[in-house]
Amino acid sequence: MSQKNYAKELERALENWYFAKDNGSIAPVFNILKMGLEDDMQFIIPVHTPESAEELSGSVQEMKFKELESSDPKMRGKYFIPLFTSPKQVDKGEETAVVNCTLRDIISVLEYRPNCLGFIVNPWDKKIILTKETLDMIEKHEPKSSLSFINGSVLYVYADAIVNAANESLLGGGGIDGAIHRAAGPMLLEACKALGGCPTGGAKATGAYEIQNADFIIHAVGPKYSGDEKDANLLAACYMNSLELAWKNNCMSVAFPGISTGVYGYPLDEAARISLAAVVRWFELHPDVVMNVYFCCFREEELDAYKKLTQKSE
Ligand code: AR6
Repeated sequence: MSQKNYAKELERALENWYFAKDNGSIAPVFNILKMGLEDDMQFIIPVHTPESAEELSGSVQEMKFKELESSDPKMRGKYFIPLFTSPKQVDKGEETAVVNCTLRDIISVLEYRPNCLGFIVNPWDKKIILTKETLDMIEKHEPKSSLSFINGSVLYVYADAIVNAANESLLGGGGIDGAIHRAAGPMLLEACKALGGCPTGGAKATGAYEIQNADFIIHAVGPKYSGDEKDANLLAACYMNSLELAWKNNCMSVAFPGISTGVYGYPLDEAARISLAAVVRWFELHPDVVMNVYFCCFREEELDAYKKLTQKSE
């Protein structure tokens, strides 16, 4: 049996794709769909949809797919089949009877439905349209670890693990640490007390408690910036240790804040360079692992620091 919950993973990747707006990368979505395709990923599909193309076009209109009604006469009678990642996604629209189906079986429907243009995943929410062309691209896609940038708080990113910029006590503090503890509730502090602290450069994991968009919180302790050359090693170690811990906990996605760049005063450009190099190094050391990593830039300047490193100068 598959250990990965691809449907949940896909929902998370889609949330982040929308959240990241122009900075969003489609790589995490493609990684999950391709891995899911090869590992019996399940979708929820309305019962009548695969049975009757005619009924479907009717139900599509009933379901108010305004964007699917094309004025182009060539497109008349063409339709998309809605797919859902979870019962919660189904319930966001009109009531409909549904069944579970593997992605591979769903795709095979296209062979004998020439008017079907493809699928719309989660039509009532953060949707993605999978045309035949997109599905061909996914078939050819080779999953590998990915890096994406999000201009926003790590607290609102959807990931199996979100990383906290903690201190050695692991008992909470200001900045993102305080925000995570407030959002996760008092059980998090109880769990942290049991960890017995953590040295600088290290990381320890707990559950996410009341934070719904993650399963784990990885508490990483960054260095207080001193200008000493050991700062860089400690900061890199935070990222590498967090990824290692996420991987050992079977995570496929991890969201990082800019560790040490707030209260601990690490200069943004240096921290961006060190964190990027550390994550890329971890990817190189684990060529067979697929990890979708999100750098969450709470401040615009944090994103600018990464952009300087990742975009060509004009
Ligand atoms: N929401 C989202 N992101 C935030 C928030 C917030 N409320 N506040 C800061 N960030 P910092 P550090 C981002 O200062 O430098 C704590 O007291 C910020 O933009 O939280 O590692 C701990 O207990 C930056 O990207 O952590 C430690 O004692 C990132 O979070 C100490 O601060 C880290 O900034 C750790 O300092």
